[in-house]
Amino acid sequence: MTPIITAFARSPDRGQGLARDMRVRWALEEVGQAYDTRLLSFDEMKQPAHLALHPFGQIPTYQEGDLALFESGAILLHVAQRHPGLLPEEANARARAIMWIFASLNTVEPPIAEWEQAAYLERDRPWHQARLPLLEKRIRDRLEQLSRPFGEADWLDGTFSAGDLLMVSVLRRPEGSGMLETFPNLRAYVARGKARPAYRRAFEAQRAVFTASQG
Ligand code: GTB
Repeated sequence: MTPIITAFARSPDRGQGLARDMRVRWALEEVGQAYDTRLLSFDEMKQPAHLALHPFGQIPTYQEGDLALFESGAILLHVAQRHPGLLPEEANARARAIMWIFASLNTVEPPIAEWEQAAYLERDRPWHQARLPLLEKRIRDRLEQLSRPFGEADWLDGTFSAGDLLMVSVLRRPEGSGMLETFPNLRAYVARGKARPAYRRAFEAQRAVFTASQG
């Protein structure tokens, strides 16, 4: 059964692959699972048909037969558990890879998402400029904490796993802001993730959606 995922019909990032369908596409490409995509407008995401799949009216969702999932982390974990290639076989290594999935989503992504939302939603507030250094410091602190033990490793825990897929997806978001660039080892880590053929295929697939929406 070919899974169906949802994505923005017109991503606000204009095809940069920053929306969270990108990580699901990447995971499916890594394990060699074909998928279909259902594109949604912002309006459609808030309609009952989509709310029945995703109570928060967001993308991505994942449908496979009678299984329907939302939350990119849960979708990734499902894909990684169902197919070989994204989680190690050895029990302790597998537990650590899952730990890195949670660390990416629960510890590293929140300050980055907060900073992004401030840029979208709070730019015209009188306190926006005063708040920015605080938001950026939270991100820099996390990057510093990640960078130090990471050292010159290729991946978080030996071989590439779903934990790396999520961490690279999260670290891509402040690319170009100067924050990631302060940590050459993390910048190289992100570049390593982006060089993977599965990443490239996923990136081109979501970019094609943006290109078609312009046409
Ligand atoms: N915790 C959920 C998950 O991991 O799946 C979060 C899902 C989520 O935030 N989805 C966003 C969404 O549907 C798209 S990815 N937003 C619409 C809404 O809430 O109404 C977040 C996102 C959006 C846009 C950019 N961008 O343009 O750069 C980057 C990231």
